[in-house]
Amino acid sequence: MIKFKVHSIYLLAALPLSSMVQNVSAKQPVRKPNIIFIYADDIGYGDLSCNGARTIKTPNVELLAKQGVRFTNMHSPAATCTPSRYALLTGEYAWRREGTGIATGDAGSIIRPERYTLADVFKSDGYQTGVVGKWHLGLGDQTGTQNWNGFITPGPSDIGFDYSFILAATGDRVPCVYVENQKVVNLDPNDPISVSYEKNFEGEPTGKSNPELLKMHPSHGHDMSIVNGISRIGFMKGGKSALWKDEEIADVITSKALSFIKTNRDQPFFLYLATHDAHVPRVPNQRFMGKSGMGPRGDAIIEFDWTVGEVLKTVKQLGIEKNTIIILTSDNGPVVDDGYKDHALELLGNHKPAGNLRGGKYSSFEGGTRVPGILSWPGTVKPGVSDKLICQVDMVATCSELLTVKLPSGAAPDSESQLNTWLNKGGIGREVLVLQNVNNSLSIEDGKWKFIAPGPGIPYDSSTNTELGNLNQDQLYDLTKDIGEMVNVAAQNPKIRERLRARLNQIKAGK
Ligand code: NG6
Ligand code: CA
Repeated sequence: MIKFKVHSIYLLAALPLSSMVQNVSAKQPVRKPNIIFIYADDIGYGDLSCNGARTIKTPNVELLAKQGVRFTNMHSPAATCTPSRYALLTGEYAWRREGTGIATGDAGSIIRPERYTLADVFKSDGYQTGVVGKWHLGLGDQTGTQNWNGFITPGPSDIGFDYSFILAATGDRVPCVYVENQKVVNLDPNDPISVSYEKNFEGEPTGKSNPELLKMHPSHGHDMSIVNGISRIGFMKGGKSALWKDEEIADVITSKALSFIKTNRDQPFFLYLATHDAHVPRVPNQRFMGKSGMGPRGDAIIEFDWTVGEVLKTVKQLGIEKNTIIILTSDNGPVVDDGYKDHALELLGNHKPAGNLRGGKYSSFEGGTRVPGILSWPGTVKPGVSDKLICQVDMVATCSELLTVKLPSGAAPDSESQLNTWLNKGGIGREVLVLQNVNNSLSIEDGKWKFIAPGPGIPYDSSTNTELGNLNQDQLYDLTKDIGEMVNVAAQNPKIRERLRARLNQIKAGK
C-alpha cells in the first residue's frame, strides 16, 4: 500500500499583481482536480438525448452536457471494447500489438506490469486511483492458467490502480463473478471456480444442450455455460455463492464507485468507472424495466443515465463539484442485436442508436467509433459544443499535461496532449486520427476527410446487422458534407486519397 499525501498547489495567476503584493495570504490553496472517467459500453452517439435521441430520455447525461463541453467528434480508438480500453489506458493504438482483440474471459493480462498507463500518470502525482466496472483487458499471467480461487496477478494493481472492483471481462463471458482487488468476491473455498474456453465441465448444462433452462435465449453465439438462466461465452463451474446477479450489476458497480469517491473526498483521485450498460446480456434492474418502451436495451441506457445521476449527486453533496472533472464517453459504437433475443431490434422504432452515422459497433464507418463525449469541470471549463476531432487515446498525454507530469520516454506513443481542446480553450483538435474496426482494418481521418484503406473481411455482418465498412477498394468520404458516408469520392479525389494513404502508412511505420 502506498501512502498518499494531500498536496496543494497555489494558483496565483488569477490575482492582479498588486493584490498579491499587498495580501500574500490571499493565496488560495487549490487542490488538483479529481477525474472521474465514465466509460459506457456499446452506447452509441445517438442513444443519448443530449445528442438528439427523442425516444430515450437521459436527463442526467443532459445535465452533465449542459454544465460542460459536449463533443460531437469524440472517438473511441477502436470499434470494439478491448482495443479501445487498451489504447485508452496505454496511449498506444491497439492495432500495433498482437493479442489486443476482443478478449476471452480467461485471457492473461494484456497490459503487462512494465507498461506505463493512464493510472500511472495519476499515481505518480500522488492521486488515489481506482477502477470500477468492466475490465476486459485480461487478468493473471497467461491465458487459461489463472487461479480464480486465489490472488489473481498480474492485475489492475500492477498497472497503477490502487483499488479495483471489476468484472473480469464482459457480462456475457464467464467467470460471472466480481473481482475486488484481484480476489473473487464472496467465494466459498469449498466450491472453487473452474473456467475453460475450450471445453465444458462434465455434467454442467449449457445453453445449447439445455435451452429449456434459459430465461433469455441467444440469437447467435452465447450458448455455453448457464448463469442465472442466461447462457454465456465460455464454460465455468462452481463459485455459486460468488456469482453476480445480472439485474444488480449496475447497482453494485455504482455503489462501489460512490464509495470510492466518498472515501477519497479529501485527496485527489482518479476513478475509471466502466459501466456494464448497455452491453449484452441486457438485464436492467426492475426499477428500469419498461421505462424506455424499447425493451432491455433502452432500459439499460436509462439505467446508465441513473448511474451518471448518482455520480453527479454524490460529487455535489460532497462539495467537490468545482474540483472534479467528469468525462463521459463510450468504448465503441452501438449494436442492437449483439447475440441475445432481447427484442432490441423489434422495439427499436424510430430510434437511431448511431444518430446520423453509418455503421455501428465493429464498423469502420463513423458509427463504430464516433461516440458520445462530454467533459465537465464547473467553474473552470466553459460550457459549449465542440466539433473538434478528439480521441480517447489522448487521455494519457492530455492528463499528463494537465497535471504537469512528465511521461517516461517511449510511453504512450500515439497519445497527443489535446488539453486546450478538451478544456474548450480554443484547441484545434487532432490533425489526424487512425481508427480500427473489428477486422483490424484501418481508417484515417482529419476532421474533414476520412479514408478507409482496403481490407479483408465481409462488408456486412448479418448476425449483428452491421455494415462493417470492409471493402477491397479505397473509400474516401467528405465528413463535412456527408456525415453518413454514403458517397465514396475516392476516385474523384486522387490527391486527397493518396495524401491520407501516405499519412496512414507513415503512422503505421511509427513516424
Ligand atoms: C462478440 C460477441 C458479442 C460481444 C462482443 C464483445 C458473440 C457471437 N458475439 O464476439 O456479444 O460480447 O464480442 O463486445 O459471441 S465488446 O463490447 O466487449 O467488444
Ligand atoms: Ca463495448
